[in-house]
Amino acid sequence: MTPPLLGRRALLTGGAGLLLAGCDKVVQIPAARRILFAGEDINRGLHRALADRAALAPEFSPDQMSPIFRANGTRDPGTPAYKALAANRFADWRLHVGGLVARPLALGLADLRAMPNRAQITRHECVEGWSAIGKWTGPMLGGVLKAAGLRDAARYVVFTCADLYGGKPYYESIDLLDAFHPQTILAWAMNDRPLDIAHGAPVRLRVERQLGYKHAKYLMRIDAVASLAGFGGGAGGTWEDYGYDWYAGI
Ligand SMILES: Nc1nc2c(c(=O)[nH]1)N[C@H]1C(S)=C(S)[C@@H](COP(=O)(O)O)O[C@H]1N2
Ligand SMILES: [Mo]
Repeated sequence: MTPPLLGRRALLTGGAGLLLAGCDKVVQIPAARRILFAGEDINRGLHRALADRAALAPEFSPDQMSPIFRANGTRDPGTPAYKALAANRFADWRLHVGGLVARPLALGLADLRAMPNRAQITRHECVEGWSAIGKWTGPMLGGVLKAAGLRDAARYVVFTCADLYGGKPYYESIDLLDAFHPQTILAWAMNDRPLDIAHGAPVRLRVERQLGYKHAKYLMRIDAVASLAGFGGGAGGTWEDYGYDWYAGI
């Protein structure tokens, strides 16, 4: 005689089996499969991608800061225009914010300091195989862009620098997800001191989820754009034009 419990389980299994068999038939039809699962996959994939892009880079404590933070790439733009700005301790420097914005801005150091600022101790990672932990202070790029009022067509933010590579300014670009990331700041201080020339005075970008070459030093202009086609070689940055990845996530 079959014990009652086993009987019930057999019944349940049989029922589930029937349900699955019915479902399997639908799943075997490619078009139905697409309709049943496509939306779910897209939402899950997109959600995962967006959550990943929004995640914060690790932050460190003051005792973890590197005793030496090397300077890389340009250590002094050295142009007559930059020398003149440096000689006056950047009092005449203005960061021009333009392109697809409602209100173009020309911000001095005092303007940037007067905005809500953020300080963060992060690890800088260069593709050339070194890293260093330093402290950076400055207003969030998102706040600056909000002040300028991004137009709907804006998709990217392009940074133009004071130093020249092959006669053209070093440039970089990021998308709006990174532009409005809370750790993306316009740093005017490094390790609690005004940014020095070697590290990008008077202001450099910190975009903490990406590799070192994205962190444009010696900022002169920020432009909101719909496409990267009109800048430099069109790949979105000085190193990208030589073949480096445009999205250099870490
Ligand atoms: N304007 C400008 N920004 C730049 C560079 C440069 O040569 N010019 N070099 C990049 C690279 S490859 C790195 S690793 C970092 C180095 O920043 P650091 O000099 O503060 O170490 O700046 C990045 N930003
Ligand atoms: Mo780098």
